[in-house]
Amino acid sequence: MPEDLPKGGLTRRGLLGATAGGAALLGSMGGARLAGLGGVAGLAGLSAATPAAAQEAASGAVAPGQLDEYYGFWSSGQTGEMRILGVPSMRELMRVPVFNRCSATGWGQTNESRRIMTENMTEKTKKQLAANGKVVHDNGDLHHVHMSFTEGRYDGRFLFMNDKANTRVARVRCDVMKTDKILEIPNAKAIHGMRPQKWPRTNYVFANGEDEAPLVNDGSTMTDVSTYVNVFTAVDADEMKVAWQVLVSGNLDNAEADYEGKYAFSTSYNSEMGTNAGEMMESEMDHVVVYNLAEIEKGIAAGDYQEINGCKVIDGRKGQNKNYTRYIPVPNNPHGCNMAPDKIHLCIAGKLSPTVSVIDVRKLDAVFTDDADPSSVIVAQPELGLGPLHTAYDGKGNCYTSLFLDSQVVKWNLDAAIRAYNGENVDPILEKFDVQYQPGHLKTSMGETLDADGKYLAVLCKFSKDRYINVGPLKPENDQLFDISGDKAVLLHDGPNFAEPHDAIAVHASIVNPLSIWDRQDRMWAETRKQAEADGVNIDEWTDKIVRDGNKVRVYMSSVAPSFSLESFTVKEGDEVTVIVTNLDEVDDLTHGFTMGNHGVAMEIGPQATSSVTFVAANPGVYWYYCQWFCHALHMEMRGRMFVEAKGV
Ligand code: CUK
Ligand code: CUA
Ligand code: CA
Repeated sequence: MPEDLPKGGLTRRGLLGATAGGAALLGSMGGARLAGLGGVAGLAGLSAATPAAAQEAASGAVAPGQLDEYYGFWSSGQTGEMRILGVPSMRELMRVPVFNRCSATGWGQTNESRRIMTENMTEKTKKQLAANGKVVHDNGDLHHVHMSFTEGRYDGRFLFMNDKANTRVARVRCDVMKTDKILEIPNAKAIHGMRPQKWPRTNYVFANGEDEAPLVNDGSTMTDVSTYVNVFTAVDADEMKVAWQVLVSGNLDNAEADYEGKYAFSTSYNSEMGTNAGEMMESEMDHVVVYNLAEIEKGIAAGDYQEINGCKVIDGRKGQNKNYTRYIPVPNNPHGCNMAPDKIHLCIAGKLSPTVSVIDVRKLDAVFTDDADPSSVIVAQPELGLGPLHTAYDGKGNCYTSLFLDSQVVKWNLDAAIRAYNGENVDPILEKFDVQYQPGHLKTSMGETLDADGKYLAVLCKFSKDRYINVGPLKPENDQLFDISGDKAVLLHDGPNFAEPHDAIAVHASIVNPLSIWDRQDRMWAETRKQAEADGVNIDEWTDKIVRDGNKVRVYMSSVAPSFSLESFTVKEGDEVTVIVTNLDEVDDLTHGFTMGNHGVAMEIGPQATSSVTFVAANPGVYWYYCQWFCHALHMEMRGRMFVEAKGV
């Protein structure tokens, strides 16, 4: 065993690349019983040396083995997970289960993940789930992924995301890329637009409730739409609890935060409070809601709120004559809401209007304090094309707006648009280019931060139609990547994506520094550790123990490639069995798994991680468990037996 090996510093590549040395090394890893297996040498060919040469940005080509310049964090819509892509290669690197179940990792099945999924659930939801014989929801609709900020810049701590389907906000830890909090938001319905506060740091995550419903939704009033409200929520981003809520007029679609920590914003396409599409399009104008954070905090401190379902709810509806909110009229059914990195301009995409309305946020103070006309904050309204949905920025004064109906992206100059609005004869449109097809969100590298660098533009298209060989009636979406560093956008990549990423961010790789090996003391399994201590088990050592507690049986075991510490264990028919596995391997990329055959039980156990899963052993007999993550030349042999004794034996 080389003495100079740093703790946790051994790479899988190094291990697999070693031959005789690798075998010797294995023997010393955590006391593996099956040490020194020659099989390692057989895998040596997999480890071609790979230089991590810096990639020529403009080419967009990232050669095999070379690393991307940006992490792309992609939403997945109704799949309910978050995805990590490399940009500019657009290679899909990882899927992080959030609101969904995951067969590979056991997310939604392990005790650790179920604790996270259920700990901040409302009583109503618990009742709903119980009525359906479930503990957690099976689905999510994850539209928006955003990173935490410090002073207007990504800080690499957390990613936040919404679930429109079940009214939730989740947080993913960037150190391990696992979900660590899921909060169901009471009172609101269908969390859609969601943004972290940018300045001074992400103290809040702002979350829009899209659907209208009675505030006390207990069936006492249902068809009387005058009782319907919409709720805006500020989530305490550190605690992942509701900080406060605001009742608003009209519904809420997309959200944004400013660069001064003064205001948050929501677009509303249903100021009409209609209940069908026709009614929702009736008015010429809808609005943007502006939230005055300091005034709301003051109102909460002064007790000007009602407490509903444990949340402090302030009334920010029109006609309250309070300084909590203002309503800026914009043309009908606006959608995207994007703050420019100049810290000044907020672009509201028109959707049904071919325009983008540009708000100068410096003018908002006067609207709150001097009752200035809310419309006075609009400083440009360029006509750009049909179906504008979202706007992205290059950090050089230019904007890219997706045109859903035109299947195009329009590049336009912000300053020129303002001058045109003031009567100058200047065309703000610089370029229009086709995308395939029907773009929704589009994102520039670092474009939602003060570090907007104008290098890449990802366009998330809702349809792929004829772009790929036919895979049946359900087609993939189509993501396209453009190099926007020059005068004209250059298409670098066109690739399918499964249902249905709405949004993405591209974060420079230098900001994100995940671990390769878990910290044994990680909070993910703190509860499991407590139970182990109570059971007299040290889960940090190569150990196994079976603890019976009535008809509950806890089976502790460790794994070191290629074996589990327990070759077999015995339980009784009808026992509730919890298997707790600790992976003692300290080698990066050496993930083990635990699958119990014919029991619907499988989980991932990363290097130095502990994970547990509970099931009922309903049928007597012999059942093999095995490691389902390829870990070693003798991975197939990494298995053992569960004996389930018939009742009364
Ligand atoms: S929304 Cu999907 S294209 Cu949910 Cu951000 Cu605009
Ligand atoms: Cu352990 Cu495969
Ligand atoms: Ca409308």
